[in-house]
Amino acid sequence: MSVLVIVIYSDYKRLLGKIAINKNANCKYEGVVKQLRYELSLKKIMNMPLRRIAHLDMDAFYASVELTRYPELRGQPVVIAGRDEHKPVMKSDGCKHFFRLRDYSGRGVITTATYEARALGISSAMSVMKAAQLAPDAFLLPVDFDIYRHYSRLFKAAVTTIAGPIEDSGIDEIYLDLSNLEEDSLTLAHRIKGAVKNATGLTCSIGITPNKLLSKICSDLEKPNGLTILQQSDIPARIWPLSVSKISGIGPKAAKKLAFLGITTIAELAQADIGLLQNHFGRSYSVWLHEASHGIDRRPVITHAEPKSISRETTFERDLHPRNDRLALSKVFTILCTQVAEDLKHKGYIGRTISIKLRFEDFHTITRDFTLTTHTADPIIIHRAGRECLRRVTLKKKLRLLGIKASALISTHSTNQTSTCLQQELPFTF
Ligand code: TTP
Ligand code: MG
Ligand code: MG
Repeated sequence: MSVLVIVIYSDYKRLLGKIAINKNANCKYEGVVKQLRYELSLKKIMNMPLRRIAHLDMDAFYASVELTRYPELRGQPVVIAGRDEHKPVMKSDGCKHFFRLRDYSGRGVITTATYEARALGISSAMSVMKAAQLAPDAFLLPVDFDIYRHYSRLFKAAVTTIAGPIEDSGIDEIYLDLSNLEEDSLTLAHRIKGAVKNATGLTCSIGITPNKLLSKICSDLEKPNGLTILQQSDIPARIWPLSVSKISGIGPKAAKKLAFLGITTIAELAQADIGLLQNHFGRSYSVWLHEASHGIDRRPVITHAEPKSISRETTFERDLHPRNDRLALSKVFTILCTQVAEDLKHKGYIGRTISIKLRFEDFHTITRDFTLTTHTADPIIIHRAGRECLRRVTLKKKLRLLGIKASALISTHSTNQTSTCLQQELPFTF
């Protein structure tokens, strides 16, 4: 076998063709063929023009924005969670009274925290009550999405003036394709950081590498105010020692499954047998895992992304019983449908698939979809489709969260369907 492999490597394209022609007769070479196809795709990537992609992510974004209006809290552990009741109060002596974590009772979760609070063990998505046990004296500020959206627009506009069109990948992060810019990466990164600081007063972290996957990993490596520039050849030294969970696309479930196979670092994933991965993850995800671990990612930077879905959801202050709290639930359901319809109209989209999301008191979460015959932004039709979804759920346990989503979107700018679909009476498919 080893001789065969050496021969094939010397002229693999020709031999691949031969093996493909004699496919049935050459089943025993199937593994070699797979390996060669992979090598060919690698070669294609090697031959692709080298790109220079940046990922920029703001540091402790919501918390940093809050500190611009409460500079007296700089250097303190500050946590962003909850609603208006914990807004700072102006005292008669002109000083502000800030709430502390120990003042909080409820079941909210932390959106983010300053790096000083993180040093005390606090992290995003942690329950506020748990954080209060860790750091009762940490300051608590409520979430104010309007101001975060404002700062988001500011930093994105500032980057555009230097690097051109951006791919908007979240409220505090963007991708940039710097391939056609002349300046070296270090100079560009410093200019971008300077522009962001000028426009917002905030710091960000940047990763610059040949693709989006690596840049996303790298923007996180030296936070806060970080800058990591990496070439493909740096992967074994810089990327392979990291945990597989650093790869965006390997969630907690996949990481757990990989750990079960003895794979915890990206290096171990890179060395794993694709056959073994395929036995546990299916073909396409295994190929993706393998390529990701070798730092391969062909995705382009998309500067005019269309949204895939528009959704609204709410977590109740207390769990609601499907029968006893029916009135309250149906009120929330109607509000969510109306909000989704308004969001669709506001953003200029109509959707064809309506989904509901239910999270029960035990955190078990389910979704149900309903596809209409035409696209819509009509709250009544969205409501009816949502009810169709609800009918397919056995409602016994109390509910913690309810959500509505419209997907399979098309832009109303590219269609004249809006007016017709608003007049549709019963556009359901059965
Ligand atoms: P992130 O960029 O993940 O976090 P961050 O900017 O707060 O901190 P870092 O320096 O590590 O980048 O998220 C951006 C914002 O999104 C964050 O400020 C608050 C919000 N967010 C949530 O609401 N819930 C979450 O679980 C996370 C992770 C973020
Ligand atoms: Mg961030
Ligand atoms: Mg982010």
